[in-house]
Amino acid sequence: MNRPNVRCRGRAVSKLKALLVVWPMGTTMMAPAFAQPPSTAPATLPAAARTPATYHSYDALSASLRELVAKHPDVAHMEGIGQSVGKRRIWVLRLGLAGPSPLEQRPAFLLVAGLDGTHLVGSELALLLAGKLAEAAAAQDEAVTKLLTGHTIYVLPRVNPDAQESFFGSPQREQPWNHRPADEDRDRRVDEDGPEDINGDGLITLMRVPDPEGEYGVDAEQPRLIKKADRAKGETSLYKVIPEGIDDDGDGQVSEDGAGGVDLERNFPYRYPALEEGAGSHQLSEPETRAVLDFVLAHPHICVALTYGPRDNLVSPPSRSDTVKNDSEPTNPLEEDLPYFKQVSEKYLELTKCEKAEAPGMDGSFAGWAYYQFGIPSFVTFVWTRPKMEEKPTATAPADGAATQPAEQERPRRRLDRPRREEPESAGPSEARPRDMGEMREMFRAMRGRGPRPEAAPQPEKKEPEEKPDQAREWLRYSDEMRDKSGYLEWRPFEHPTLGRVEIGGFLPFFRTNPPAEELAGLADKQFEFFKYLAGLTPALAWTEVKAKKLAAGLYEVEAVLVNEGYFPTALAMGRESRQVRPVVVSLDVAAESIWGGPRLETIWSLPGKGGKKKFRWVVRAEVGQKIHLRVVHPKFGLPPRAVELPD
Ligand SMILES: [Ca+2]
Ligand SMILES: [Ca+2]
Ligand SMILES: [Ca+2]
Ligand SMILES: [Ca+2]
Repeated sequence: MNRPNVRCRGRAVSKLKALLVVWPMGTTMMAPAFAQPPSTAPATLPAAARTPATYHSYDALSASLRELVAKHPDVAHMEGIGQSVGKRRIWVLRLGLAGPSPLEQRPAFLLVAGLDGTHLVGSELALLLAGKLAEAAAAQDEAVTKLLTGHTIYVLPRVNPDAQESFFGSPQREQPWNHRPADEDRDRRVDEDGPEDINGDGLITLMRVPDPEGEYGVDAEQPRLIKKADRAKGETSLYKVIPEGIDDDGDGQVSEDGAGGVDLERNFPYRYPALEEGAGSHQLSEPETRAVLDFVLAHPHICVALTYGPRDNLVSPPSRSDTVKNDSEPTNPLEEDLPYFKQVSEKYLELTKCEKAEAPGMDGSFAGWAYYQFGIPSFVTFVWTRPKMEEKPTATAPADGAATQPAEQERPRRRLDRPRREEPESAGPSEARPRDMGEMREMFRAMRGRGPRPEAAPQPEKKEPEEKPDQAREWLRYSDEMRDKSGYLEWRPFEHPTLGRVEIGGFLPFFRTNPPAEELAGLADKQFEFFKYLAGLTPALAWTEVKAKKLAAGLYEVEAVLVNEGYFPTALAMGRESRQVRPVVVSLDVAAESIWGGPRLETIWSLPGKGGKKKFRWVVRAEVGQKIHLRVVHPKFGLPPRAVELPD
């Protein structure tokens, strides 16, 4: 851990603590005072204290992209592909060097980031990687020059700019959705009662309200945390937990319908979760998702996609296969495609040292659409997770004054019961699992007054819910031990105008999704290696052994071998199944009646990667000295015509 930014966040927390001293235990606030914090304390934390300098606001991101393009005009080009609900342009960056074929006709690689409003780390890495590519090309790095002369790279750094802007605003509020007004509580009024920063600390966190009918109690092992009470186990409920705020519309509920929106990662057509919260009114209902899909369909040469977002198929590749029957929507890849996911995952783990993890469902996601419906290899990674911390025989020490002893035997017992998953000790530095993201999303739902959402897609190798280590405790430990206690706001009393005595606290917005800014560069280094590797895996066709022989006067034999020098086949099984990936069409550009032997037009539905070959032989009638050409037509990796010299 580098210290500077930790100190920065530490300062932020110190200010937070200073602020909280203003409302000590037992202080009674006047009813309207929550909206106007006392003048003795700043209304909000200074943005600079909370916002690491290298996270980019939308304006800063746009400026950085423009700067990149201006500095590297021969490599980078940017344009808008559409507008967000909040009228921000959604940028795409195209990277490529002049090469044998035009940029629009080469195998293209697509990186999509920032679909999720909380996942700023993905956006930042996308920007960093684009910069690294351009710099490496300018420095004439051999591998990058080869990559950029043979491929086109598209980078969509921030598809959900409206939601991500909340990271830079005040109060800081974490939400994955876009800014589409939506009526969450179905009272026919839209966005009428959002959360408010009633304690004036510049953050929207949670309130716990004493209520024996509530769902939450205190975590017995870590009393600083709340935990859903399990009444069947005799645990007592103490609190109702709701987002920080007041009842703006006087309907008796607090913060039940805030601004936005639609979860863009649930708005794509693959296994679209219709009628579910955050899925939108229909598939592709949002300008952001529509813009992405229109862009991909307008660029049929895209043949591999990578998404940075809170899902995963790289750390834990799919291990089961499905077959597609009667237009059913599969939840797993086809058998034939499984090895590609597995091998790419192995490389990802080798380069990034991430730990094995479970994979959540892909319903409604871009990554799901790209593989299952667009038929191309599609990968998704959450990029950053909590670093692995040393196992402790006991849980984190309780807060000051809280003397509860942890239940020591609980965690070891679970781990003995754990079925065949690799133990954390065996792997790299990160420990959190994508499922954390699921829990976080449930917290967002809770912040909008909703219960847990059922997971629509079956999870591979579903485990007992009790088996995982308690993620909240692990995140708290991470905050305490590695982030200078900057990630968690201890519960403090607050006199609420309508609810009476409540407490405000919980994890800080964005803490569990994004690393400190000084970790971004190191993450970008690791991801850059994988990015170059993956972008170089596209199918790559080439002619070899092209030769012509004179059989008789005006009659020639032409032979040639078409080889796929890339890693992926020209079409995955799912590409053929979805009918989105066209066959490779091979022909000889002479009049059909001149071909006496061999195919006039040959279609190859899939040529395997890693040297997969197809040999052609024609017998043609031709004039002496006539030039004929071999043609390969394909929207993703067609070739320029290859001349065949006919011998005298
Ligand atoms: Ca409403
Ligand atoms: Ca709303
Ligand atoms: Ca607050
Ligand atoms: Ca209300």
